[in-house]
Amino acid sequence: MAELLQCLLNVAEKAANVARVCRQEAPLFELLVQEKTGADKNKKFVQDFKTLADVVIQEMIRHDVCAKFPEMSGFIHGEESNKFENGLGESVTVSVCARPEETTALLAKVLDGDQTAASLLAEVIHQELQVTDGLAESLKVNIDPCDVGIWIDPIDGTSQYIEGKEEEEPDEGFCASGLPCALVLIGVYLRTTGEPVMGVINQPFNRKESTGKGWKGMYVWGVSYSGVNVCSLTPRHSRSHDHLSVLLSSSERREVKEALATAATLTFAAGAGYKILCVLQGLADVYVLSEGSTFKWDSCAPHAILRALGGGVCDLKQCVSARANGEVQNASQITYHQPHSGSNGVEKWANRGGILAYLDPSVIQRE
Ligand code: 2IP
Ligand code: CA
Ligand code: CA
Repeated sequence: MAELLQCLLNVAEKAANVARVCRQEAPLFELLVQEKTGADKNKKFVQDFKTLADVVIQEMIRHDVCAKFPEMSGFIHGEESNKFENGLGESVTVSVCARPEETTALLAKVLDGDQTAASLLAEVIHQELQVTDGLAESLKVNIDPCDVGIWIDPIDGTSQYIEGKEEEEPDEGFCASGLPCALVLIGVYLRTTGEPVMGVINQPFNRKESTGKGWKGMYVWGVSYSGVNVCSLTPRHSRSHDHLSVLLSSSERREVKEALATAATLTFAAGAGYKILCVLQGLADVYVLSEGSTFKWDSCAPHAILRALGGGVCDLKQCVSARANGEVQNASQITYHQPHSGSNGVEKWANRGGILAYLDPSVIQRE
């Protein structure tokens, strides 16, 4: 199974390269930032381009994983659809072709004939890349690829990515908004039980290069399967203060903010994945979300990593009712294999009862 992890680390790094290249290469960057000017067709085109970064990343991940693990084909899901309509109203299905020139030609169709932008993207998509990670290489777990599925969020925190505020993370803290909140999320779950068993988070914009021009990224991975719990991060449990620190979305409901403020210190950050990343780094005790506004692809990867460190991600509603009934609160872990019946479209995969993400289980018993 170290091979699947290695494959995900490699493709997540390529995904981060796609995300960075779109901001660093002038012909792509211009497409990303030109907005609200020009004709309607142009606006639509620019909109297309933004979605294209996500679609391209998702299809590249699907392509690379299926090439190594054909058994997983049909079980790699993501936020985006690969059907695309360009500014001319033509429908194009985005996929990664056998050769870079073919991928360039296909992308150029979506990009209204912009060959330069298309070939810059194709170059990154087809790059051979190997992440060197000693701990991942030494990992010994045997998961059959036939037993698992994958959830991809190609870019979580898209609005932060597009806006592109060049915030840097403080040494012992996190950003409320800005490029560091944009993450690539790849989570692996068991097809039978829906448990998240492996997760990779790549943060393409972790810190500025010393030259001040580009960005360097970082990644975190975790595996929690059959008694094996390994994570690339060293756990930083036991925050010594009595006061609970709760991370929230700035758009969280007022009633929830007010209720929590009586017992906890509230902090805010953008990005569902980023908030869970902060929890797993020990930068906040819990992430609470009272609404069903996140989806399986937002939580699968960080949930697997939290599990590897002894934490979890619960359905908030179920957790609250378990508490009211005096039952174990962390029993209601979110699962990833079954759609909600009676819902349509993406809602089938919503984390409907909200989210409670924690690193230290005793913290939620106390809450
Ligand atoms: C979004 C993104 C948002 C988040 C929302 C996610 O995913 O992470 O930032 O809202 O829940 O679905 P908030 O930042 O308020 O927590 P995407 O960027 O992939 O649409
Ligand atoms: Ca998302
Ligand atoms: Ca996304």
